[in-house]
Amino acid sequence: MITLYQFPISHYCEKVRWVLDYKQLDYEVVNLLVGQHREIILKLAPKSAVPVLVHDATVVQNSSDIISYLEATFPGKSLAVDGNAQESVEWERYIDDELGVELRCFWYHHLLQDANAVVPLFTVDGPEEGASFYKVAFEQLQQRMREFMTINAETAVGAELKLQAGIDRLQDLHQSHAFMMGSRFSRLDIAAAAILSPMARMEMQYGLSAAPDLPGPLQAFVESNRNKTQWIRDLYNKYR
Ligand SMILES: N[C@@H](CCC(=O)N[C@@H](CS)C(=O)NCC(=O)O)C(=O)O
Repeated sequence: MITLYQFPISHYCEKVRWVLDYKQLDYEVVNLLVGQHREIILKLAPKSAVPVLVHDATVVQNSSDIISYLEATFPGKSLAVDGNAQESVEWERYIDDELGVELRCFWYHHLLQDANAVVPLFTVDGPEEGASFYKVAFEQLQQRMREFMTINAETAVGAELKLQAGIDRLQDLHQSHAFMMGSRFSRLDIAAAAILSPMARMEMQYGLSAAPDLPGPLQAFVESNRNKTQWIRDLYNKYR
């Protein structure tokens, strides 16, 4: 039995869901509330972050480690990268640790300013007590999240610039290549498209059942990059 502990909103969780779905594995999800998750996750794994995958007696944390585990355990519908292993590891690290983190900083800086924008994202498909939990806890929680992830007006400006540079870099690559590396669809394509899925609003179709409006600055950023992120929508339409 496979269980994925997750936040529906998290782009790292979307990356793992895509792999599980692509491999046509049966799994159940446990949706956690941001803020209530720590107690549950720390009983399972060393850090408090989701995604965490539990497969029978095995617990795996960290999206790229989960994908390596799934590739080794369920080799059907392989997502192996066609090309140099070191280069592939470097791409995945860049996507997870830089692009994913910059996008989250920029997104949350704007989302956390408006409980009405973010609480629906935190509660959709989640435990019933979500709305009442955030009514009481949101203000303190958003401050803690900002501290924990160093999210403020200044870091958000830097994050937007780095995110833009990453979008430009990946768009350049996709102008001449269908895939991140080599000649076939791989885990790197899932990593890049899932981590940037908020740019294409594709996670709304797959991870979440509702698509609330984005705050103005995020909507403007998404719109101004519409053409540059077409490759993400193409990968979703073909492989998701
Ligand atoms: N490198 C990790 C990043 C996971 C991550 O940052 N998860 C965030 C959600 S987007 C999280 O759970 N944050 C809450 C926490 O760390 O307690 C991965 O790829 O799984």
